[in-house]
Amino acid sequence: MAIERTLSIIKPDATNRNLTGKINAKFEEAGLRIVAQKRMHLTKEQAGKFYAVHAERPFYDELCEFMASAPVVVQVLEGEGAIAKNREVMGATNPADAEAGTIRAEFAESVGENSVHGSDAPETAAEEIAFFFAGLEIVG
Ligand code: DAT
Ligand code: MG
Repeated sequence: MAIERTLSIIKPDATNRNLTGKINAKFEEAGLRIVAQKRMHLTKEQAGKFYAVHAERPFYDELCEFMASAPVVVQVLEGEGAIAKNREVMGATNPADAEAGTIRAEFAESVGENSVHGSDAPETAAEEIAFFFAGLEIVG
């Protein structure tokens, strides 16, 4: 398995509850390295652009409102098979279905307010990293 990079976001429900460090510890315990990280307060428009793939879904407006409701921490995680590994550490989208020990099982409040985002494939990881970071900001 190759060394990959993936885009992670610690979402407003988690920054509101001061969980950034606990979530980062989960990534590091899984062998993922945080090679870029910044705290931002997204506008609803920026959130909408990031989640454009979900524009037709019934929860899109609520999702964009939520993502712009408080600061987020955007990150690049690096490691062996980082894309799949991060999805594993995150747990299922709906915390009710997430395996014990995963971030969403431990911290997520609902399917909508589920603490973290992680890219789902190499193409989306590349696009999502470029959405937030310039090459020089990523220090492996
Ligand atoms: P994931 O974040 O696990 O990749 P996704 O890409 O299907 O999940 O959806 C993106 C986000 O949209 C998800 O993290 C939370 C929100 N969402 C998904 N399904 C939802 C639903 N049924 N109701 C409310 N929000 C939902
Ligand atoms: Mg997704």
